[in-house]
Amino acid sequence: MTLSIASCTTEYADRPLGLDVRKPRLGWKLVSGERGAVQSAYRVVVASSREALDRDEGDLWDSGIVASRQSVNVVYEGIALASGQECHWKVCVRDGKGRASDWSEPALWTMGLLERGDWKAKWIGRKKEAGLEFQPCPYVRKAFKVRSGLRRATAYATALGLYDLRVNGERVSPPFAPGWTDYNVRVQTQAYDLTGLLQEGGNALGAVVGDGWYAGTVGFLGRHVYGERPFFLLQLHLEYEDGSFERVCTDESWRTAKGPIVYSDMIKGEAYDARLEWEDWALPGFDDLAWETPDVRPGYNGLLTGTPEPPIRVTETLRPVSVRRTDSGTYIFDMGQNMVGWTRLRARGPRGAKVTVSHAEMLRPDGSLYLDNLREAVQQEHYTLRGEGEETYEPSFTFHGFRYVEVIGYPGEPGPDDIAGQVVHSDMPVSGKLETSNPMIDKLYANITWGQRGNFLSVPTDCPQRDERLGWTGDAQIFARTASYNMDASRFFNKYVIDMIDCQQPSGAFTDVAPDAGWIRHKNWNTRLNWYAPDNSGWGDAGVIIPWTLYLMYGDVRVLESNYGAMVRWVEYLRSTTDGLVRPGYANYADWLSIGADTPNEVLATAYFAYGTKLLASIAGVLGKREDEAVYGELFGRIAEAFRSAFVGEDGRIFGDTQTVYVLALQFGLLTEEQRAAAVGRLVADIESRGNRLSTGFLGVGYLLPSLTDNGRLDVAYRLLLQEEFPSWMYSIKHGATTIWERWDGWTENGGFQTPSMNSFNHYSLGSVGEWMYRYMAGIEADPSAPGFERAVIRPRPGGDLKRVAAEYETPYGTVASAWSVGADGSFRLQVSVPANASAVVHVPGANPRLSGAADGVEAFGVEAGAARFLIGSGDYVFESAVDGGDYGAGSA
Ligand code: RAM
Repeated sequence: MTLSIASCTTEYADRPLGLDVRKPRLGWKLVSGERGAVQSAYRVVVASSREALDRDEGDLWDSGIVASRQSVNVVYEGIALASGQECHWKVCVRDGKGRASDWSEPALWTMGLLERGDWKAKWIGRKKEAGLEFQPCPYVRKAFKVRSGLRRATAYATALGLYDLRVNGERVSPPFAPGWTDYNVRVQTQAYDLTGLLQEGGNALGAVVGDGWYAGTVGFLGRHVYGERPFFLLQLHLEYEDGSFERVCTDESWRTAKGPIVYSDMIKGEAYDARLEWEDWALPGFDDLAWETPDVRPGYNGLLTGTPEPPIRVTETLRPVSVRRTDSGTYIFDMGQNMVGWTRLRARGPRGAKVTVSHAEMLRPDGSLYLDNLREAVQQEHYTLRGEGEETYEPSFTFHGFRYVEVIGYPGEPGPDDIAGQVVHSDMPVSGKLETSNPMIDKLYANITWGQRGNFLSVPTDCPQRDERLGWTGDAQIFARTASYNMDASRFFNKYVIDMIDCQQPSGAFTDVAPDAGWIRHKNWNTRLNWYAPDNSGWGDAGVIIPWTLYLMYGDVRVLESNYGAMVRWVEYLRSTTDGLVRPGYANYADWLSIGADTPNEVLATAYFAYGTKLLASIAGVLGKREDEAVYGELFGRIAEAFRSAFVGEDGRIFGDTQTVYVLALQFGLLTEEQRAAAVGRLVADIESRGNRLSTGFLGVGYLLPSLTDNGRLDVAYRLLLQEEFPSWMYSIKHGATTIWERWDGWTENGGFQTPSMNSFNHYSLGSVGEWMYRYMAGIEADPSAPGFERAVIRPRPGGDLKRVAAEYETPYGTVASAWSVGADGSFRLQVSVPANASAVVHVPGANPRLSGAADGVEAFGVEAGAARFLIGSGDYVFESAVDGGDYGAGSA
């Protein structure tokens, strides 16, 4: 036996509950002690019970022995699955020599409620209290009995709003469930296995319900965007050993009351009066006689779906690094990191004492909190003490972006243990690791990942602090690849693509933000600025670019299939609004927040039109739609031609003459060979004329270093990366940044803070350089013809002042690693690891490239474009060469 099975996933998740995907995709990771290990066959068994599975009885599906190398995205082909179905599964495989592995550990998924008619529960809420601007959060509860012989208990829950579900007092739901979707179209439902939490006899279910995105403030779009007040829906299924079945459903028999949460709003913070707490309200013995009958909502027209996205969780708790008492007697804590989430407060004091916790990302020169960039957001909690000894408090339905916490009105003197920063985001497993010999680069990488942690909260948002926090599509597309290297974003982006489709316009236009929150119709935005929001170049294109990224990184063909029609509509929309294939404008944000360079809208719009069309042709190819592939391939050719005749001069200058026009034309393949050379020359000349500095905004920045590297100017790419003068990535780091800023000039020595009306210090877009670090610097690249890293490309680009780079990436097959170092004598050493059932093409730079040690696992060796190329199977390898002369990076295209 050479292969063993390390882990199993269903729809990219470990033991997901409540799926509504009728044919889920299964995957497993293999490990082997031998090089070149492959799977030659698999057998999957899916059973309706654990007992059947243990007997190898696939009553739902037994694939039989399938001769196949496929171990990722294997589609379930068993009998049709019913609502609530338990699916226990396992897999065993054979290696290349036919030797069988052991069975995997048992894995599991369950189905959610698949039909509308399965939902018997009613939406419950609490009537509005007159005269209050913000409503207190409703508490709802229900006591019920469980008979003996309970076999399985599953709760299905959701809210138009947010909910915090308790079972016999214990919290079971993650923060901010059910997540943000366009509630006019759909709401996600969650499933919980409560079997172990219920007891024979009396039990209780309880929930606190929050306004959330549904009824609370959404960005600067105001309150009540989807509805006026929140409602909760729950259905508990009790299955007994004797085959009997009972349901507990939200309805008029539940009880409701207001409690200690005086208000809680995503953007406006929370007030909590601990004197109003109901003790043991979520336990069975609680007397709820004084509580009210809930208000029942007539129904909901949207879809009730499963939850493709990963849960939001507290993933880390930070302790303050310092505290300072201010002249006014308040305390300002420094968490040492610009983070997103909330503060956990501990206090002891008299009943009725009020403590306010206020949050900010930066300090003013006088040391006070810099609140100006919050716009209408209020990043504050007001806590009123119960006065019965030590109390701890965390808010329920709000979050903030902050590094500094000011504690006002604290009884006594707060110590470092009285404040904790709860880091909250969509909990995507960390998949990337990157370390170099340069601490500044390591810091940049850390800041990029903090930017992702700070802004991936159900939706990829643009900022966590001010009154915005919207799912900007342009930001998401430029960062999608970086995000997927850092963390397993498969589920997160699969869900976001649904958000984009939900607000695709009848015309085919994809919008600037998703989910839609009335954005397109928002008067302050569109009337005032006279911008009609859909279809901005580089924004709407996310509808094609993100599915393509999911295909590259995870081998996800299904997302291409299910979004194909929408992508065609987008490209056809672009075509129909285009004059002779040159797009006249449609790029209102231009190269957003570029610095000292204005890229003309029509150049951007035409370049992105070409790129989207080119990707669509590739996608059609993947899906075997040969005719479309030819049609869109040909259309791409014509757009590129139109681009050249409209914008490229005889001397090779591109209209606008900014770094971004050259970068996009090069990366999107819009130029002739001759023009390419001229474009690289102009690009480098512009960078050099600025003292080796960049001028790119959101759209140009992601492709800047890749285009230089692909065109033989790795040296310039490293110069830009390592530049410390303004504007540059390192400039912010030199000045203490712990996250990526929205603007290159968010703060400068000469100008201080940029305009407070738009100045986020936690914004991932300019961090899209993370993609270059993985793909080029460390050289871990995906191959579109063997996506999901079935066959990786390892092509490191040593350069700059770097002596060492070590990166790992957790692919669907397992860990791919690339670590290189350069010795003082110019010797180059590259260590590569490839997971079982995958392979890699390794490009070794430098002179005299060779494999160190035994050659087993090496399937082929060749020389291509001057670089040595090894095709290797799984395992660990070391390659060596000599890179003296310092030109090892040049000509690496
Ligand atoms: C601001 C933010 C956001 C960007 C839009 C165009 O609201 O910077 O990230 O996408 O502008």
